[in-house]
Amino acid sequence: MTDRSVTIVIANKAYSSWSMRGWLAVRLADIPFEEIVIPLRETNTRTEILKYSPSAKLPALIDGKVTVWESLAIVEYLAEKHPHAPLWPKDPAARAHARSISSEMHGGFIPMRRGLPMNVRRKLPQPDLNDAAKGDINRIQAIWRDCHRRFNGTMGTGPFLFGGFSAADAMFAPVVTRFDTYGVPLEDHAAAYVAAVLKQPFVAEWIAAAGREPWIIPEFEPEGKDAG
Ligand SMILES: N[C@@H](CCC(=O)N[C@@H](CS)C(=O)NCC(=O)O)C(=O)O
Repeated sequence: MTDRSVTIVIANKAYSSWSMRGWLAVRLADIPFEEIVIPLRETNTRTEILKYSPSAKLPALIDGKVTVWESLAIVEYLAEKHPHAPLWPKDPAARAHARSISSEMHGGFIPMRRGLPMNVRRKLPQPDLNDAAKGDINRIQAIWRDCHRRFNGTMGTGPFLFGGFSAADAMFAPVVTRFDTYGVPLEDHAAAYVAAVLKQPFVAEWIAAAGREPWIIPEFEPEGKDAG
């Protein structure tokens, strides 16, 4: 373990779900870190991101000569380097499950993601969703229900997927904020989980910082009345 700071390069906290996942992983690793925010949709955005991330996408983690991009790769890098950090469950079965649901999140739920764009600063009416997006919402609630039933307490006590807040919760945190933004009707267990994640201190810190950002990207600000 080194105490040299790593740098997490992220996009707007208001809009960038992948950045939120990577940033939460660094907070969970409990290491000194610096943060660089590159706002999306500006004339120099791509050039600025390419200074840090070869994919031209964020987040990227810079640790000395090592660059890691892709949110899930950042989680794995941090978990390897800081094995005592509460990123993955220690129990192999619970860890395999946590990785499976995190990969499912990383690679999927595109209809839900398209239908409910992330905007942690707003409360908005729920747009009409297609069947695929509704199916995603049902599948996500099934994942959460199954996890709470089978793995509750495998990472200590708490209301999160494995008890204590973990990388799996970080991967789903931007889904939680979307469900909150659009007031998506949820099963009781899922509504309780959403409330717990929104109160989690790292998540609350991210949302509060998003509120202080100066940038507004009209493309990510759906028309329609603010629901308050
Ligand atoms: N699969 C990537 C997705 C990264 C991604 O799509 N990031 C978006 C922001 S949320 C981005 O950097 N977009 C660049 C742009 O729009 O110019 C990950 O897991 O990190």
